[in-house]
Amino acid sequence: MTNGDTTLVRVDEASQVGEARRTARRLAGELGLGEVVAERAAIVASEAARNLVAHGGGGVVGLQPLGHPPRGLGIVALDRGRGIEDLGRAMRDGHSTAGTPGEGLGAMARVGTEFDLWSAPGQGTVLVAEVWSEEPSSRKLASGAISVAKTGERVCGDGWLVVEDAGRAVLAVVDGLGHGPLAADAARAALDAIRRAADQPPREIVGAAHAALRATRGAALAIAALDLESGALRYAGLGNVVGAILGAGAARRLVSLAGTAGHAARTIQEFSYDLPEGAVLVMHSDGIATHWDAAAYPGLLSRHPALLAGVLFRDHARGRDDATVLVARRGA
Ligand SMILES: [Mn+2]
Repeated sequence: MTNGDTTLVRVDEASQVGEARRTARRLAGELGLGEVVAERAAIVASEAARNLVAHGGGGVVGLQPLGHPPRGLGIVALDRGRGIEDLGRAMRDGHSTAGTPGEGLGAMARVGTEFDLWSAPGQGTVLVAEVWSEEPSSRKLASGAISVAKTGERVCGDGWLVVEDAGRAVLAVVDGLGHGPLAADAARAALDAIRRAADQPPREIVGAAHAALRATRGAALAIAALDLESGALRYAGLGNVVGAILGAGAARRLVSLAGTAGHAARTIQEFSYDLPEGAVLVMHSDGIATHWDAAAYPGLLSRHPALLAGVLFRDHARGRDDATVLVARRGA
């Protein structure tokens, strides 16, 4: 784990449930989240995994460090099963573990600090739970991300961050050139530089990252700075990180200029947008294909942002590169 990487555990049969549980426990330990969080994360991960086997036709559990330094673990489960038809009943009855009353989805909701789920007939199910050792003090921004290394790589060459301070949020997605350890080094250098310059306008932040990346392979990156009261959004990008605003009657792609931070930045320019109440900001690396359409997922834009991030990864990851999606919305 370097740049907020998501660890994926494939779960297609009951014998793999334990792997999801052990991985959640191990990551919580490595992140220093404490025994209580580790135990709760293990419960959530194994219930999510059990649900994949029982009702999803198999799928993946994703484990995502939250906060910087990490203070929580996000758990997503993604499947392409037939979907849960009666969510209310599923929550009450412990749908995911038939015959084990009180367990299943209801248990996940009780143990997770945050819990949400989206499902549609024929479109599978995606659920998210967050387990925090210390909840974020501010809830003026809701966000969720998934950041997965190319298959076969141990580290992800993409990275992302969310910094919230004094009514302003800075969001970034970075994509180190290529993949593997050298791409991860570039992504880490970019995130460090972005964090140090996070109180600056996006144009300055991109400039700082460009300067900091000279000794690296370079990276594509995009920075959004959002006024959490007004929704005013300033955006600057270099290279092919995609940015979009969706929902609440707003739908537009955000402008990034050609270039590679660290190597080629002829023009660094900042653009102004508006993120209305209820709209979502989506940013993703080029490991996600660009032809997705949020309208294919009715109701998803108003749910926990990690659900849209997870579904875009599930349905549109190209599979030949690291893939990162960051989704955010004003208000908790
Ligand atoms: Mn890439």
